[in-house]
Amino acid sequence: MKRSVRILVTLVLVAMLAVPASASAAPSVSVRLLARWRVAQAITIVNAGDGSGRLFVLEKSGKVRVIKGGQLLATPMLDLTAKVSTGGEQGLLGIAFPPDFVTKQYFYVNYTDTLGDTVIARYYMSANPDVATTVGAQTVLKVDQPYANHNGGGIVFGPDGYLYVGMGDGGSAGDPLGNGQRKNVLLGKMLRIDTESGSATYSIPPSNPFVGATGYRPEIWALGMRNPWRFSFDKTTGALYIADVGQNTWEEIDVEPAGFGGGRNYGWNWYEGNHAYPPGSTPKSTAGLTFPVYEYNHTTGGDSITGGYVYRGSAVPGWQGLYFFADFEWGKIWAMDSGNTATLGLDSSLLFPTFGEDEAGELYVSEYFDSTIYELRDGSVPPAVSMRRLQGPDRYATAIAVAHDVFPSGATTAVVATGERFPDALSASALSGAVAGPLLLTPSTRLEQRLLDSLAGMGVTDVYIVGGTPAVSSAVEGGLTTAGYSVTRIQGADRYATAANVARKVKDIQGPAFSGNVFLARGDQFPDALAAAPLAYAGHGPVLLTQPTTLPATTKSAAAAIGATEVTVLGSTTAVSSAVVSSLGLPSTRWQGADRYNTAYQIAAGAQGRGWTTYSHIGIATGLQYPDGLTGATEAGAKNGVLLLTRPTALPVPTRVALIGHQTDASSATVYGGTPAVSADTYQIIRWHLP
Ligand SMILES: [Ca+2]
Ligand SMILES: [Ca+2]
Repeated sequence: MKRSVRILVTLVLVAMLAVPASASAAPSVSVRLLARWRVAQAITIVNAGDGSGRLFVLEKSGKVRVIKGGQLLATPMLDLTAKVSTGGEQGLLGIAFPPDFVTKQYFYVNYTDTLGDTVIARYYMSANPDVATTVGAQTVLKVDQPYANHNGGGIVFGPDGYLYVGMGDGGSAGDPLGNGQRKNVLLGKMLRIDTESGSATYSIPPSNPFVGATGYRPEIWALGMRNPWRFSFDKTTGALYIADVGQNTWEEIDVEPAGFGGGRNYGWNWYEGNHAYPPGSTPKSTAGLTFPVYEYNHTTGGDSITGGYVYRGSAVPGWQGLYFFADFEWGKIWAMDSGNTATLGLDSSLLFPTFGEDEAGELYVSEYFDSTIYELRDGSVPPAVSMRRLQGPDRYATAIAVAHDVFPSGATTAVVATGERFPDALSASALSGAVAGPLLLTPSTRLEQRLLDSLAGMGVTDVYIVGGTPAVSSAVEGGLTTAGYSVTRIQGADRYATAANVARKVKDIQGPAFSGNVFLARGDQFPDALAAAPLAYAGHGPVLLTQPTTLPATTKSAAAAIGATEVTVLGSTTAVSSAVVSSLGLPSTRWQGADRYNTAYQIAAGAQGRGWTTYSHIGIATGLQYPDGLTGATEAGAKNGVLLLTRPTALPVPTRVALIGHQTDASSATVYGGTPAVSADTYQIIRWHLP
């Protein structure tokens, strides 16, 4: 990991066009992701090899979290936040469980302390198998850090039972202190120490390559590292894979065969990858240096390598033996075969600071910015949940696309509302459901040919217009009449009265089937009510509107006239005050969240609790504009599904939580609207939240 700079995707694409096709036969690898857990800035994901099936996840800020039985435990195993510095590349960076952890009941962590220095410490488990204690903790190794960055941080037990430690060159840029090549310092090295010999700290394995060599620290396993950001051993062969982050030009992978005796010099800061450093300098002698098995540059590949694992799982047989690695800043994941040919398996906008491996050998990757842990899945296998986008070039075309999708064999009656303002269309969803007809949108003053074509194509004979003439002009109404449609306008003096009259009409149509419930939402803003539109469509109650602190008389009288027996209030007391609810005089339930996205999630949860809906279908629309969601709600409602909301270019946390929590319930999902409403990138991330 180097820095959180996002590279423009367009720049990446342009750069990739310049890459010549590889001459050798590359493995065919396609990776897709499945969001599994949310952990704040997960920086390390390991298993203990203890047969428990648990994953241990480090939050960069200092907590060890436990995933047990597929569930993230609420209580951290260890909280070192008070001991850890967290700027930039600092934090709780590594954790390792010794062989026979089951018996030993202690483990090791690597963190930068409050002074920024590297500390490797031994911590003991408590009587609770998922919780450690700070009692008796021992500092095993401490290394002064001259700069805040390049702290390495990985600690891994090798097949030999010794603890391998990845130490960065100490930091700054270009290794100004020359630590990579200094034999008497621990910075810029791979170390190997024996922590299991009974010493409170460690001892030197007698077979270490520089034991007894003049001028060398005996802990050194390999020299010439810049910042080994993740190394791992192939659990089948024992080979050691080290990803060393480059300076300004080259990222590299170094591989040591199983059983190798150590002592290599990987070249930094004389070489960056295979290239003399600094660029343009006279190359130093290559004698005694070992060069990477693979490198990529900052023009075509990425800016900061994140080492991963050799896949030894069983879920994807074709991945057997491939080494997975990523670029932190470019959102790429590659797989490298035994011939050191790497294939791009994923190209995304995500930030990947670390991989993880479970006891079964399946792989995970952490997304740093959005604090999500994803499982790697085979992208060549179709996902279980079918997902699509329903859209047109604009809101009117999107409404038409949804209408034809929901009513493939046509409909007798259609509901038409303005696409320019949304309170009328909001209440219209209940009417659309009641008449079993599509909800279409029109510009306020212009009857469009595509609307006429759509109505004709579906065989519609009757049209309800919702709203007064400011919303849908007389000209539009007249045009529909002239075209031969039987037109009925439902309107009131204002949006509240219009919604009230729509509710009366819905009750008229439903008769005894009326559920007795009415939804109540504020009428001056609409996101809260939006997510309830599928429920209104599905017949669980019309939507009445109110001012936040004053209940309009027309709303109250409509609730009484239709015989409402309960009210479901949408949004917080800021949206609909307690006084408004009281004055309606009905038993009430309030579904609310901290924002529109969370309110949508709570509406879905509440409706699920009532047995009104399931997550078998998940509709998703932008929460910033409403036409797509309103018309999309007819599809979600027709499928008894939920409607969740997103920002156009970012998937909000409550929506992520909803998707992860219900991903196994889903069989289909639809995003409503085009890329201005839900960007291609956001669509992809939603896709990765569904199996
Ligand atoms: Ca440092
Ligand atoms: Ca190197």
